[in-house]
Amino acid sequence: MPNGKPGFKIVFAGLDNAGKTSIILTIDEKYSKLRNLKPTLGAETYGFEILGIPIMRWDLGGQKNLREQFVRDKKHFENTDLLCYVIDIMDYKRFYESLTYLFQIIEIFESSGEKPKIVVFLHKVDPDIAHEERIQSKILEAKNMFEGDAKLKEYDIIFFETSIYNPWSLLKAFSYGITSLSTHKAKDFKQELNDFLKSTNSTAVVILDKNMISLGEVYSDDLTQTLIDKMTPDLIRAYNNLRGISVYKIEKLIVELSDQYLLLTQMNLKKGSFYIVLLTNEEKISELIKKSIPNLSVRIEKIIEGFFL
Ligand SMILES: Nc1nc2c(ncn2[C@@H]2O[C@H](COP(=O)(O)OP(=O)(O)O)[C@@H](O)[C@H]2O)c(=O)[nH]1
Ligand SMILES: [Mg+2]
Repeated sequence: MPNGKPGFKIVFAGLDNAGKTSIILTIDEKYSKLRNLKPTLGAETYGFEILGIPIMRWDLGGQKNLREQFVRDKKHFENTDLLCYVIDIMDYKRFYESLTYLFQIIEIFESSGEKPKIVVFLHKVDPDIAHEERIQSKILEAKNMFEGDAKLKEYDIIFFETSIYNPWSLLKAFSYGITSLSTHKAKDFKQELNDFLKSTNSTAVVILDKNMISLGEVYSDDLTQTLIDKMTPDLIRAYNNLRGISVYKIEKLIVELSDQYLLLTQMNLKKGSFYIVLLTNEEKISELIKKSIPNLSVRIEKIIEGFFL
């Protein structure tokens, strides 16, 4: 494990009502618990696991008095590997207050010589209103305010537009944060996947773990990325639904898209079972599955084994 630690610590912070607890529950598919959500009074912890490595998520209540307390005694922020900072895009009157809190947190990290990765969730960008001008302008306003700041520039913070009504948007942001904890192996992974695309006449590939956390992904361009983004969650849902009907013995799902194929299948590696989503021009898709995918499995086995080492 990194620095001999038993696992990773991920802190979810932001103002009260930003949506932190909802994000964690949605990632965990605990939808029924969303119904009677009350403000988090203090700090709650939620376990998670990735590639067999325990991850503790800290959900820090965002009320003013709690923020002041967390900033004062600092201990909740100690040994943070990843900060998921949540900003409610509808709460634009408090963007500045939110920025101030993020500063205070960063100051704590700096005072203890830590430099965790930071992912910002521009949250409540619900699918039905995401395209609206008023929402887009708020997103821009928040980004400008946070990106324009000299201190935050040092942290190459990445922004994701998220909503609990689009769980995939949360998984994308969370996956990005998780894989950023593995900079070295993540690069090897990209290289391996790029080689795979070239050798199989394909244009995009994504490897996801059982919780739909993306561990590696490469795209030939923005269009293939958009396509994969739009299709992957429904493809995985359909695949799992079909697998629930045992008589069918489904091992792969193939969607024909004019001159390309979108393929979903699973690879069984030592660390567990992984989804592979592939967009390919290769017509002999059965051959590709029989030959190239086992080959890929062998090659990424090592990368996955040492993903967080
Ligand atoms: N429209 C919308 N509301 C959300 C979203 N996420 C959370 N909420 C709502 O925001 C409120 C605060 O959520 P909560 O998770 O308790 O925020 P926290 O204080 O940051 O933990 C609740 O009423 C949620 O239903 C979202 O993506 N879209
Ligand atoms: Mg909460």
